[in-house]
Amino acid sequence: QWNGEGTSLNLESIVTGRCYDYIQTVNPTVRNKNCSAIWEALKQAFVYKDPCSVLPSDYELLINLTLHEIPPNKSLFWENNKHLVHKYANKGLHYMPLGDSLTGWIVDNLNWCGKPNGSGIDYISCPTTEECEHNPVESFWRIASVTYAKQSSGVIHTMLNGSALGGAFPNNSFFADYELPNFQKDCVSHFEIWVMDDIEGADLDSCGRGSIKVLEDILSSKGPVRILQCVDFPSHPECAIPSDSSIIKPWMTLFL
Ligand code: ENP
Repeated sequence: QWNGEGTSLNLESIVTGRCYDYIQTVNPTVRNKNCSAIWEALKQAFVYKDPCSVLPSDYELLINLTLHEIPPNKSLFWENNKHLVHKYANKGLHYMPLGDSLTGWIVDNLNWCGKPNGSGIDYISCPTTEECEHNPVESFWRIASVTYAKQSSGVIHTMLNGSALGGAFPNNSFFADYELPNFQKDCVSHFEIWVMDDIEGADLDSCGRGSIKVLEDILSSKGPVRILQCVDFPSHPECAIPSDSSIIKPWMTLFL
C-alpha cells in the first residue's frame, strides 16, 4: 500500500536487545532504564494506529524513559554523512550524536508503522514522509531531534558534507528545522562547523560560501560578528537586541 519499507522484522527483540546492550556495554553510565517499559512506550505510539496520524507528542513517554545526560561538548549534529559521523563518534566515546544516545540507538536504521487491524503492525510497507508527514518514523525523529538539541551544551559540533548536491546545510533538514531553532542559548558556548568533502568528491560548499554561508549568517546575525559591526551602527535596526529566542548571546564566540 505504501511506498516505504515495512516494519523491521523482530522489532521488539531488536529494540529490547539494543536497549540492554546500550545500558550494559555501550554506555554503562546510563543506568536504571527499564527496557521492557521502553519497548511498551514505543509500541503504544504506533501499534493499531493509522500510520499517517502519529504525532511527535505520541513519543513523549518513550523520550522520557530513554532520556539521559548528553555530556557537555559531546553533541554532534550532521547531514549527509551518517557513516563518517558515526565512525568518528565511536559509539558515544568520542562524540555523542543522537544516534549514539539511548533514544536514537534503539531505533537507528529501523522502520516501524502500524495498521488498524490484524497484528496492528504493518510489516509489508510504511508511508514515506512524501506520502504523509505524520508517519511514525518521521514523528519520532522530530521529537528526538528537538529534545537532543535542547539538551546539548557547551561546544556544539556540526559535521556537514561539502559535496552534497542539495547543499551542505540543506533546507528542510532535521538540523535546520528541529535542531538549530532549539539550542538553549544560555547553555551553548560556541559552534564548530566542520565541512567535509567526500574523498574525490566535488568541493561544492565550504566555509564562507554556498549554504554554509547561509548557516554562518543565521548564527552570526545573532552573535559576536554582528555585535562588532553594531559598535559602529548602534541605531541600525539590525542591531536591535532581539527579545525572542536568539541562538547565540553576545558573549559567545563563534568559530567558523
Ligand atoms: P540520513 O537520511 O542520512 O540518515 C537517516 C538514517 O539514519 C535513518 O536510517 C535513521 O534511522 C538514522 N538516523 C540516525 N539518527 C537520526 C536522526 N537524528 N534523524 C533521522 N534519522 C536518523 O539522515 P537525516 O534524515 O538527514 O538526519 C540527519 C539528522 O540527524 C541531522 O539533523 C543530525 O543532526 C541528526 P531510521 O529509524 O529512520 O531508519 C535526527 C533525525 O542527529
